[in-house]
Amino acid sequence: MKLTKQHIEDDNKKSLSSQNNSYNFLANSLTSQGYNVDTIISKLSEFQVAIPSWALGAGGTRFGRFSFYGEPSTLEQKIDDVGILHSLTQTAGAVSLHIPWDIPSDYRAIKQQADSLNIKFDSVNSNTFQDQKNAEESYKYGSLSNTSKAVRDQAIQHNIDVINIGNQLGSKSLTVWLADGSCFPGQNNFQTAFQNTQNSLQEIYKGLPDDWKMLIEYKPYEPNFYSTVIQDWGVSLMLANGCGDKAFTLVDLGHHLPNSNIEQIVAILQLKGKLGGFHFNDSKYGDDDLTVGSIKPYALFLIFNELVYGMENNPQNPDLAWMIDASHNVKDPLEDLIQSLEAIQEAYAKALLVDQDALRTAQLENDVVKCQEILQGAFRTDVRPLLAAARLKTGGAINPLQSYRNLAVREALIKERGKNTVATGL
Ligand SMILES: [Mn+2]
Repeated sequence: MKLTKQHIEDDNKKSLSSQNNSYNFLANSLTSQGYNVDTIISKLSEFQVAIPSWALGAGGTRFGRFSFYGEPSTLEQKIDDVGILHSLTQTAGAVSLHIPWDIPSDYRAIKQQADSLNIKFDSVNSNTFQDQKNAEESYKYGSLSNTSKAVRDQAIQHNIDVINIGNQLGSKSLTVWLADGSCFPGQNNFQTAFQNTQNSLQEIYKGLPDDWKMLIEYKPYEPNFYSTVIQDWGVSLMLANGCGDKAFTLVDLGHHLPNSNIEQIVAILQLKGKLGGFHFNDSKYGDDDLTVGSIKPYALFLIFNELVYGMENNPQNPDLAWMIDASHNVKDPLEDLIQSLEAIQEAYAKALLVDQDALRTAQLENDVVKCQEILQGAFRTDVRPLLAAARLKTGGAINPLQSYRNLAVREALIKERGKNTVATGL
């Protein structure tokens, strides 16, 4: 299943005049307020988010998994699905692989396939939170932090293998997320677990090519429920600093305790030049892996406001690895990802509308009301015609979700792959 530009262009005809009307109204209004609309659209076009291979199938919960018809079961099919997303949205121009599930059998062929769909290989993800078949050592009691040197060595070697796989595909970063921790008080010596993790990460870091980054992700709890070795951004930052200049903290929106001020975390990490990546999702209670922007769109906007500020004011911070990290239990995974991509672009566009100079002045004058008005004025603007204009510029869909349905993409995938396929690497 490959969507051609012609398919999308034909479908766009149905809503082109309505889009033009909405766009002209918004563009005129923004231009009269002093915004450069072309600059905003260019920035939206440039903003690309990686799709992780595990988000293309139904995720399931610990209570069960209901597979979705026509799921991709091979790496080639996963890349095809990202190609479909990118054709429609023009904003999913990267895939993030999960090893060991996504090891290519033919690197050249996979690279060619991705090239033909205009998809890059973003950060590669290692996995030391499950035991693989025929593995000599078990990660039941941790991986990089394990009390056993043999287990730590196996986990270190796995991460180095992942770097080598990613290197052959053009990836430039390794993302490490550890499930290591303890379920009961007394189970772990906190200091030993931290020190083992630091030493293990330093070993992996030695295997990092010069132009690569190591992204260290944190999470407060789950699958361990008493303590997690890398539980917050402070520990992640300490570990990154302990490795060197190529190691950074990665913030996953869902990996915080309720009501954490995530926008403040990203702001300070950017100031210190240590924010390496960001994972998008949404949640009500914990690490719920819900569609981006489905629960707390204003929080997402506030985070983007800081990210935009950082991108403009913190040259000491590198370009970020952006990725959606979500799971799908009840929705068509591709429809869910289209909704997430739209929510990300929407929050980004609104953040680009924040008048930073006016905000700074209001802050200096301690005009609290004005500060709030500036942020909420940007948030309340309906920017969707700008997003559609950015997509149209490069051949995407005016309304990606509607086109996905009009073009019967899922039906075509089921016909091609069969009903009861199961995606791997979840
Ligand atoms: Mn994540």
